[in-house]
Amino acid sequence: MRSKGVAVWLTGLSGSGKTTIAKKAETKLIQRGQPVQRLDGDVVRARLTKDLGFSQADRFTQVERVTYVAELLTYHGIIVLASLISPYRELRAYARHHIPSFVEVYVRCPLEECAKRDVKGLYARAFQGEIPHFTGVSDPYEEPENPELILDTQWETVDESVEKLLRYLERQGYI
Ligand code: GGZ
Repeated sequence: MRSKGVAVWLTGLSGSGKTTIAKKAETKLIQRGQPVQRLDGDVVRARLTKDLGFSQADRFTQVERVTYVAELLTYHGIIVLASLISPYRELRAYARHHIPSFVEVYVRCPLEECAKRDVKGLYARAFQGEIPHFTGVSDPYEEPENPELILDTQWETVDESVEKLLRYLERQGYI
């Protein structure tokens, strides 16, 4: 059965695994014939929201714009995998309010572990004070209080996290 459209909103620290999980979930959903579109914070910033930085106001604008795109796509029956840090509860509440089918997924990983992974070397620079407003280091990350799903990437493999996500979407009748 074709999806009726849903936004899967992956929130979590930089390096927590949001993009990796979204990419793998995308592959699996495509294999199952589902229409899917990823909206990755980093990519959106490179293409659609070049004008934005990381102040609270800019992060809000980032989420506002991605919410709008996700709203349009889900309306047309597409499964949106939005991977954005979206560090404030208010931001996620905004997205939830505007997108009729919304699933908040907390990609949970302790800061120490994300900093250890430091795939892009950003944490090292942030701890040196070279990146202002860096989430978890010099800027807040407000943990979700009631996410639909938590993926503990410190302990789960990518495959396990993706399976959990797909099973959730199945159970809820989204796929
Ligand atoms: C957080 C930053 C920052 C600062 C650059 N704070 O892990 P990444 O590298 O590849 O993805 C992160 C991305 C964050 O963009 P989002 O659009 O997801 O953020 S938000 O939802 O808060 O608007 C990170 C990189 O940009 N990056 N500077 N100061 N992440």
